[in-house]
Amino acid sequence: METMTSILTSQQAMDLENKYGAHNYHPLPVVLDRGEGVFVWDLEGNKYFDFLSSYSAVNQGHCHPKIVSALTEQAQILTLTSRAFYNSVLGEFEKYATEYFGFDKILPMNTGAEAVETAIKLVRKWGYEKKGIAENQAKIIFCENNFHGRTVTIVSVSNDPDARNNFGPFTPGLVSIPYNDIEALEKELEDKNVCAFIVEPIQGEAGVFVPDAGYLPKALELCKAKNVLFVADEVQTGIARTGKLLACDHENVKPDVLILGKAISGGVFPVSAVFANNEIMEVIKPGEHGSTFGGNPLACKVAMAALDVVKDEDLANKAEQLGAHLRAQLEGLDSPLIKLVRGKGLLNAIVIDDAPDSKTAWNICVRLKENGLLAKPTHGNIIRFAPPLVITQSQIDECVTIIGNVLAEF
Ligand code: IF1
Repeated sequence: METMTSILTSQQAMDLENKYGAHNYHPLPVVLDRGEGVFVWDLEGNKYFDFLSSYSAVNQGHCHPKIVSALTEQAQILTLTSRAFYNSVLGEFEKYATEYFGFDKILPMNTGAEAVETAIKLVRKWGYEKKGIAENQAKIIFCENNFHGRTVTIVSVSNDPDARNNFGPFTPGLVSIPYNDIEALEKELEDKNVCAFIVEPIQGEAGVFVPDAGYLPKALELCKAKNVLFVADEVQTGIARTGKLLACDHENVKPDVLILGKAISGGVFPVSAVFANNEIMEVIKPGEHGSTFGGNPLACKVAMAALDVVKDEDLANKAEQLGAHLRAQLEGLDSPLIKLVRGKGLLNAIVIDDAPDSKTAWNICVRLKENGLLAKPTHGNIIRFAPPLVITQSQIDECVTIIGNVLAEF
């Protein structure tokens, strides 16, 4: 596939972003111009393994032909109608997706944060109209070190100063408890005004924290006993990333409300969704929630193709097997710099043995880039390794060699 003759050098591209774009990111100094499968290329034609997968949005690999052709085909037929009218694709997608994930209903949105906001509105309304919580008294429990998006409401319950500073005043009725702490949840659930517990089955941004076995099933049990909705935010852990279709599947936890985004579209188009059964979803009435692009025909076609690929290419089992291999290989490096290797499926991270505020992780990622592998530190000294699920075992071995060589330099 020939790329356009580029009129830009990487430096020119970075200068343009710096001059004309808001500085709401601090990217690694690399300018990506093309992607295919597990690889991306920069403007100078340098090739990289993508070990971030756009934060688990391109689980199916960059520019998967089946997903791209679903996009290009529908784009020439009908892209957007708004929900003022029905369209010929949405109902088909709603049937396909609800059967695929095992729920009665889906509420389609666009970004993960919008889906989380949708879930917050849904569980609050359910709390008032089904659980009988007094008006404006509904409370939702979250976990410390969470990441659910960047809206004012969602950051109201973040404990990351960068996410919160000077964005107040904050949304009330949201509390957080320590992650992976059943006693803390049990205590908070004593409050009759709690309508829901919203949790990431694995905390991605916090540094790929996998909770103890039994935590999620116990949390679900405690919520059920207190008539509190258990909401799984699988925007990052869903769509086969952790070795099962959903991270909740590892322990057969069936959430009352499921939040998906990112790889539900294979990173080809913004698609997110909230799933729930009828007795919950029915509290939302016409005109009470929505969005211009939510459920548009283009998004629906792309999402169905992206979900087909997950099944056709058995990506969950691949992630399970290759993730175990990757962790074993990383541990096998015996690098004094690697304090810990952790993860599930192909959502993994290494903890660098250095102070959390050290630049070591960043410097390692810069050297990885110079050696053909793209990864980015998450908080402090943790480096996330999350390649597209279409990677092969020999490619993983090649990447571990790159990682080992770079770590040996530090
Ligand atoms: C960025 C982090 C990951 C998410 C979970 C909801 C959302 C996300 C569990 C919101 C989004 C993205 C946001 C993206 C980087 C990435 C991220 F580093 F920000 F925290 F993955 F860990 N729930 N995560 O992980 O979905 O609105 O972004 O579609 O902000 O740069 P979104």
